[in-house]
Amino acid sequence: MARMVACASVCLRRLAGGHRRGIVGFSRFLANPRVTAEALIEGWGLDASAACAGRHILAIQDTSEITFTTVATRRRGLGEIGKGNGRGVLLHAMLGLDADTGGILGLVAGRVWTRAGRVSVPHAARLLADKESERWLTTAETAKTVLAGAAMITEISDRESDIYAKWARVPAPGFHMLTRAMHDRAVQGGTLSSVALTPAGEAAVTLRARPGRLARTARLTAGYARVNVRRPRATLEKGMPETVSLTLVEVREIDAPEGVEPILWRLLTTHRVEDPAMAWRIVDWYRQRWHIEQVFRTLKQQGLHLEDSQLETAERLIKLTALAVQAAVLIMQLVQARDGQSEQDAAIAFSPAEIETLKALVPTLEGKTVLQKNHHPPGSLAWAAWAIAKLGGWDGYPKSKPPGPITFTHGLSYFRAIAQGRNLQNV
Ligand SMILES: [Mn+2]
Repeated sequence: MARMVACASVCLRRLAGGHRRGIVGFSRFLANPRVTAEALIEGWGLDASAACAGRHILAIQDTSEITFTTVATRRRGLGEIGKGNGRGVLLHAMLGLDADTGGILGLVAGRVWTRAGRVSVPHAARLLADKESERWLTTAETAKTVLAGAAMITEISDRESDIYAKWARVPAPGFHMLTRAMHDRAVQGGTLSSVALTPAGEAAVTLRARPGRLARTARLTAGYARVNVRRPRATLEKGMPETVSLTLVEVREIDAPEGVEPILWRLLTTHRVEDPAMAWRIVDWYRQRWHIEQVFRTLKQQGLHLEDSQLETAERLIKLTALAVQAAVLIMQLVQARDGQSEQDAAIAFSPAEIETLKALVPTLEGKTVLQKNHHPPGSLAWAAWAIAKLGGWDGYPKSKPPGPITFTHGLSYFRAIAQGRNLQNV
């Protein structure tokens, strides 16, 4: 995993630096039946588990589809994804964030799988335990164990996880949920859209760019209310209460630019909202979901290029994915370390020889002025991140746009070449 970070790649040949022994070693590791995907995923939570003590943790979960190229004569054991127009694996991951600082603590839990075939029983005729949507509840339950040391946990997920059984079964003392409503749910006295809200005022919020949306500053207005959400009539699940009591925080965009769909979010949460400040805090926490999307982007086209992997079997691709997602999170921690907030050591991502290379490199990357020096403690992750960002093309001025994962990915592959060249010279 450390090699994946330092090489910014999942290609075994590149991880091994072109050495046959290394390639064989990595291949055998992934082929070893004792190296199971389950065990690799169990390891995901170790960092977050150790770092969560006494903190309020935002536990953000989401699913991503990883597409691998196949042809009719060679499916690599991969099942269908999406609407059946591709093949690959599904990755469900939960990321732990410090609610107060926004610092990434690491992955918490999740799963990686490929579909065995098409399910013929209609969705509505199956119990939750027989549906893939069960993953939202299971992952949240695992978080309770992994993050047992946390002062408080807020589980955050998008509208796909607005499942009544989840609201009924998962919340617990110190374990909260925050999810966007899937549709205009029935509540006592009407539906979500008809609820009378307590106004929480307006705010200007910067929306980040994402596929299909340019970055923009939006004027948002919010309101909140306590609601009793009704149990769906058609549910097959047994023993669920008739209603669950939640807080609704509704956010609307005013004066949206022409041709842009104005924002309308109906957020449901187990948190109590007693004043406008808390309503906006809920909105802010929900917006942190961006981090899990960023993990997926770092894993795919904009970073590690996982989808280009040439491994032949589904089983190995699943294990590779389980490792690569951890590497993607580490790259994001490196990006965050650039701000100097993290206290992590460079050794979590770089070998001793690479740290020596970094030591030799830093003076050559520093400018003449104080502003252009690396002020972080040598050997810290922040210190390494400064150098990697510079190699990736960041100009180093505090006022400039901070380097993102793409700059870091470029910097890492450039660094890898330098470190290898330096090694050769030492030989
Ligand atoms: Mn999603």
